[in-house]
Amino acid sequence: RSLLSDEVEKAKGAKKTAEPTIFSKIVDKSIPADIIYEDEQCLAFRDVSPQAPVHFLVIPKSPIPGLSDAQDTDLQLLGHLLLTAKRVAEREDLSNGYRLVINNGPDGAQSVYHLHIHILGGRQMSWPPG
Ligand code: D5M
Repeated sequence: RSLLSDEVEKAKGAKKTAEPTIFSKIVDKSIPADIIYEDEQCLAFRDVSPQAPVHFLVIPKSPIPGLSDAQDTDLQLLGHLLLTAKRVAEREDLSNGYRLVINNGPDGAQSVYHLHIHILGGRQMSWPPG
């Protein structure tokens, strides 16, 4: 039996490709998601596999595969994603704190190659993460 979680195993098998990801389909509304915030630049929706009482993702509408693909021209967008994360966290009543995570690449256990920030809250987080 693997010591790695299913999620990590899935991430290790994930490949960065030019194909649109599941998140692009959420952006263009061709598949449903529990969207809790939307503006011209980004979208926030609940994670299908929540790891905390509150677990949502903030993604840019433009398909940057991962943080390592971000460019200087994405400076404003990246700031906007962080500020959106904190505003939606406020709306989700996470006044006692929360955790932001960006998984990047195979060692980071990234499984969907469309940049996304995880926001987790509603329970005590531990450190270090697995
Ligand atoms: O995490 C990718 C995350 O995306 C993982 O927590 C599951 C979540 N996910 C995957 N498909 C969906 C859909 N269709 N809706 C909502 N959430 C989804 P990573 O950081 O790449 O490991």
